[in-house]
Amino acid sequence: MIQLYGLRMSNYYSLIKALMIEKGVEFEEVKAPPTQEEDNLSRSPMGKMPSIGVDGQYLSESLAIAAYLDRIAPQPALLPSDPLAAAKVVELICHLKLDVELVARRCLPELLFKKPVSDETRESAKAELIKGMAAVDRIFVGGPYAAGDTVTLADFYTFYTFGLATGIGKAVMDLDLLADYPRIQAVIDLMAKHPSIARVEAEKAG
Ligand SMILES: N[C@@H](CCC(=O)N[C@@H](CS)C(=O)NCC(=O)O)C(=O)O
Repeated sequence: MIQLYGLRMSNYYSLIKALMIEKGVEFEEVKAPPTQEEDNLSRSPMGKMPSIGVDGQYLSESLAIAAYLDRIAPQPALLPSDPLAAAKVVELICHLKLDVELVARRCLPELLFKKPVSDETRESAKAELIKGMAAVDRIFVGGPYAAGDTVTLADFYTFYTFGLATGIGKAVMDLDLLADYPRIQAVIDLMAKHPSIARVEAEKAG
C-alpha cells in the first residue's frame, strides 16, 4: 500500500490522488503539511507536498510520482504509446507547471493570507503569465482533450494548474486567464466531471 503525504487543499496532492484513483492503485492518505522539519524533508527535499511512501522509500515531485504510477499501473495509459506523442504530452505539462502554475504561485500569499505582493512581483508575474498562456495554447491540441482525442496526464495537469492559477489571476492581477482560451476552459469543464477528479474534489469537503 502506498502512502500519500500532504494536504487535500494542495492542487498537486489532489492531482496525485486523482491519478492513484484513475489507475486503481491502493493508497492511504497521510496528513502532512509542508514544513522544513526533518521528517518532511526526508520525504520531500524541498519540504513540499505531495510525496509518497513506497515500502519505506519516499518520492516527491508530482511528475516523478506520475511516472512511477504509470510504471506500476500501466492501465489506463495516460501517455500515448508513440514516443514522440508521449514526449509532447510531457512538454505540455512542463509549460503548464513552469510557465503558468509556478509563475501564478508567486502571488499566492496575497490570495491565501491577504499578504499583498509588491507591484513589481505582481506585474512581472502577470507579464510572464500572459506569455506562458500563449505558449501553452500554442501546443495545446484540444478536441476534446488537451493532447487530442484521449485523456492523458496533461488533462490532469490542466485541471489542477488552472484551479490555482485562475484564482490568483482574478484575485491578484485582475486577469481572466482563460477568457481568450475556450479550448483550455473546455478541458477543465470536461475533467471536472471525470470520475477520479470528481471524487477527489468531493472528498475535499469531507
Ligand atoms: N514541483 C512540485 C510542486 C509542489 C508544490 O508546489 N507544492 C505546494 C503545495 S501545492 C507546497 O508544498 N507548497 C509549500 C511550500 O512551497 O513550502 C510538484 O510538482 O510536486
